[in-house]
Amino acid sequence: RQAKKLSDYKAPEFTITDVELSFELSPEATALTAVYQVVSASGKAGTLILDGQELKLLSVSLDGQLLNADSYQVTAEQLILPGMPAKAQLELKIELNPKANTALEGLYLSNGAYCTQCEAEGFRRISYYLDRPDVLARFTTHIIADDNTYPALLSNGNLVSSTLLPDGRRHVTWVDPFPKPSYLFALVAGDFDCLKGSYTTGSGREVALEFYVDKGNKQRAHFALESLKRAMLWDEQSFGLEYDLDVYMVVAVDFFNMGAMENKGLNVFNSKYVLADQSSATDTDFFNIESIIGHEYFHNWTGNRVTCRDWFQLSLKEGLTVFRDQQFSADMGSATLNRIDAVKTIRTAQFAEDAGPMAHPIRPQQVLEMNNFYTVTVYDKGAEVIRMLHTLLGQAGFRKGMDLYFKRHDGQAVTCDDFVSAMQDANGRDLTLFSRWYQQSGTPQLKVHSHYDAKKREFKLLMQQHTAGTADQAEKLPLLLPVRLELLAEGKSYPYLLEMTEAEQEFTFAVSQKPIPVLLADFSAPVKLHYQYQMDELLLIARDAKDGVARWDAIQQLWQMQVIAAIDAKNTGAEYLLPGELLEFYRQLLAKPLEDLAFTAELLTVPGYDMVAEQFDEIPVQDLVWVLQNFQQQLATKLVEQWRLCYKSLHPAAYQYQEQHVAKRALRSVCLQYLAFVVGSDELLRQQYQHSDNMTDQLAVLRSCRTASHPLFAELMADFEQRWNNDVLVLDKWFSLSASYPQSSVFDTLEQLTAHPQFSWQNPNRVRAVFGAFYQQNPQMFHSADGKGYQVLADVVLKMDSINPQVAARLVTPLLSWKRYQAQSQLQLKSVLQTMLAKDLSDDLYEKVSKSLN
Ligand code: HT7
Ligand code: ZN
Repeated sequence: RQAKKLSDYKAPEFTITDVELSFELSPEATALTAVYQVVSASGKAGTLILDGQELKLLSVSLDGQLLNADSYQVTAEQLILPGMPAKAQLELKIELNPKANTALEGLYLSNGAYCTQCEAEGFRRISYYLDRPDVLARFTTHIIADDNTYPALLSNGNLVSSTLLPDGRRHVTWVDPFPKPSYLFALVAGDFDCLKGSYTTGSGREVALEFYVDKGNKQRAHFALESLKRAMLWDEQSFGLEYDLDVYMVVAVDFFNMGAMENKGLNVFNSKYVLADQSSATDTDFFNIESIIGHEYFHNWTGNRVTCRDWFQLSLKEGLTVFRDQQFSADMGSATLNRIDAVKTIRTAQFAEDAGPMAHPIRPQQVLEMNNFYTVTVYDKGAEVIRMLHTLLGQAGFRKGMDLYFKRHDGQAVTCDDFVSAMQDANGRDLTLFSRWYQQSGTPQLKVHSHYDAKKREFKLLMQQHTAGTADQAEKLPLLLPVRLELLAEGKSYPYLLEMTEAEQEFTFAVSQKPIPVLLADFSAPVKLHYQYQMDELLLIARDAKDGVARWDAIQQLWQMQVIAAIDAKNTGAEYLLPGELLEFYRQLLAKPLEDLAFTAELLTVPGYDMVAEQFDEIPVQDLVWVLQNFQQQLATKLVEQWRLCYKSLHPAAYQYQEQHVAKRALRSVCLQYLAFVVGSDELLRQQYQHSDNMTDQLAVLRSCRTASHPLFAELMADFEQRWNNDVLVLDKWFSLSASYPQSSVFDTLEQLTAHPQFSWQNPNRVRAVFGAFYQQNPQMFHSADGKGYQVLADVVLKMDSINPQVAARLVTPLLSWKRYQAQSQLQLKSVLQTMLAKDLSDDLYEKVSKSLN
């Protein structure tokens, strides 16, 4: 199998300027006629090689002449046309079978509706094409389908005609005036409910907004529609960017490989990121909807108007668009809490990716299957890299860079270097060293030592950065690290922004007394910080630092220290009691919560398994699970009255998705979680489950019962299943809760879940709800000593590989990092991976499994 390399990039020899597609839809035999205007870049005739996969090619015509089958060649992945003139019209006739398409790439059916997914290389499953992002063409799309069964016939751009044919079919034509790569093509046909709205842009253009959802779900689309309006306004106000077509459509489908897709003018969304109301969706669901609606909308400029030259540049659009959606969410709610969430993602999933066999820079250098590189590194570390530019250049400098980027590159397919150059040129600043972030994988370790010279009244920080070799890259160089710092002294906070450019650097500060350094405030660079804090210093930072992220981080570090101490005690058979200072901090916080209740809730939460696991090279899974459970138990019993009082003080109001309400529910849920660990809380749990008017509070009860293995769990879960049996989106929550129950009975449960009438192996949402939750939220059983958890997941991965390789390759991730676990787990995991590798795997799965065994 041949991986592609960034260094092999060559501009295309031919391009396609105009595309006309005509689809006559039929579930098992859709007829497609594709007409391309093909132009050679050099002005010379040559061989045209088009990409194609699993296509039934019926005919090929060149400038109106039908070609003989011996004048072209068809291979498993290409259509090769020798002697292609410098300028010609190529016509292909193709037959497609959407019903048989379970990979959900190309043209497929979702609950009877036609739907497409073309990013990254899915268009080649619709037609032979130059399926690469640097070929930009104007698309015209004709769709012909039965008018009764498929009243909505949608594609990119503007609708220019709609005609009812004598045979009862309708013929519609869409024209997209913006040249685009094939990955942004979309077609949808179905019978939906449509929620309509409109938006007037800053320059006064009227845009129709249309949300297409499954019948009966229109009421659940209002929040997404309002989110879209907020995103449109935000992009105008923050970046001066307006929408450019007459209509913006969003279609919600249940069968979908990822979250959503930014096809030009016609976004396709996983229904779980569109549909929400208070009784079926949680506060987190509402939050995600707003953020993903924003993300896809922001792609219209960062991705669509300016796109990627090749797929190695994916972070050009994804890192930047995640950064933009994070800024949007921060402006819509709490900047601190949003930042904390982003930091958690980096510290858990991204650092783990760096430490595993799939480590890669935000601009990968080598790829076998592109779908494997839609990663937390490309997306979230990519966003951190953009954020560092924002930090270094400041808000105004960053905006200048963005303006220049659009001025230079609107309508083009460009590289990450082009983006950095725009930032550099707009600000007159050399960013050569900064560019290393695009080339280098791995997590930099930042070691800091301090010294205070009382005589000279000088405080010195000695900083050392080092990045260890990763699976993909042995040698590393120093990076440009923006290090935000606060010095806490004399009851004040003095802010600094340091720029570290060398492997080792010393910084000196004039201060009249020994300060406490708050290092890496706002998590100003995606690194692991090592500094010997004392417990009292961390508690002081948690109380006095200006930066909320640093305050939260101080508590995280305190917990990390407790984890190490408790595991040491456990290994010597001693009992470990949480220190009085920490309990006192919690007692005071509970007695007098901060004004920001959501932030208070974050501070009161013991870090999750993933967070604490990251500090170990070899993760002691069962010890960690035990210790974290023990900490919650200790906090619950020692502060039981405080949890009760705090819980009672937070009277529930009628549900609103509004910042203060969300915060109050978050704090209430934290109290409830602890209370579930103590006897005598049944009534309170039952009460909240039965009388709350919203899904957030109901789910909080179920989660609390699950985490504390509370006897009420089974009874309430049975009720929940019965209540929501006909609503698959809500039932997914039940699937996940069932699969994350931390007892050995879960293995029987998993079997029962896959036999559930609402479960389907063809639907990624169901599969992820069960098995994603199993490995992400049930470390105790996933890593059970007999290796059963690994075997279960491996079987599922293999089964899925023949149905949907993209989903299979995502599910395999937790099996790959076998080197991070203890000896017995290593053996079990390795054997499971070796067995897998001996099978006939998709490229998606092969790339990951083979790398893990290297
Ligand atoms: N740009 C999209 C990435 C994507 C995708 C989406 C849905 C299904 C399959 C997909 N492959 C790649 C989503 C985004 O980042 O906005
Ligand atoms: Zn994106």
